[in-house]
Amino acid sequence: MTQKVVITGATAGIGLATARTLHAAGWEIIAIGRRDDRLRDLADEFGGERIHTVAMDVRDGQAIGRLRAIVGVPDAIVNNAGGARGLERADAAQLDDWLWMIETNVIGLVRLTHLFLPDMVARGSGTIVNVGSVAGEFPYPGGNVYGATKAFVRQFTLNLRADLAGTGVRVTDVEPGMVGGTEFSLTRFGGDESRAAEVYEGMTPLGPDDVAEVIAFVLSRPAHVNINTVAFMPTDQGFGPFKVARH
Ligand code: 8X3
Repeated sequence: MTQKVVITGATAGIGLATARTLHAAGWEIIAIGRRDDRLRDLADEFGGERIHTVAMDVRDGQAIGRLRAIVGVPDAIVNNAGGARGLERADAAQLDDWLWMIETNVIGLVRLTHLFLPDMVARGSGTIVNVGSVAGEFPYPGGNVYGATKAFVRQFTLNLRADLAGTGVRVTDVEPGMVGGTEFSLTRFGGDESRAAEVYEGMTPLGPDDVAEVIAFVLSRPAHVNINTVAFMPTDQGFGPFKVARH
């Protein structure tokens, strides 16, 4: 039987690449995104086959609540919608940016998971893939609330594992480093294209397909295998030294 996957943030970047990869692997895609025109493009691209689109923002709790009636019980969820806003030092950051990241990266993901989890457990199968980040494990200047939301995603994933062991429901935190070819840096810098481009200058970032392939790998493991976390980075990315304030 065709397996059904809900993908949030499916209109661009990692979400879009994941929709394409999983569709090619035979999955039915429930694509969720804010931009209806892009969702329609995606449905056209798939010839209307094994695709259902829902235009909504994951920050909209009521819209999320309606998904259960639309989707039924999915075989997998890819909680991908999210992003970073701002790279300022904490004392210069915009509160609205912080709240947007918490509402999207944390609350949206929690709501969607909470919505489908009881039915998945009752059925005794299902896989939840959360898109975290290496920023959830390693701090960096300006990462403040963004990194904290991804730390939440990691620990929430692991705590779900603790609760769900034995239910047949699997949970994974996929944690990429720098991913180019997405709107991540554009969003972080409020649409400033040149600043966004500078982030990947002179290095080779991961691409959305690199992440989509990892997600597809996680989902294609046999039912008795749960991959807990997958952290990966571009070969050109590494770890910085500790910051020392000298006076
Ligand atoms: C983003 C990863 O390394 O650009 O989630 O902060 S990094």
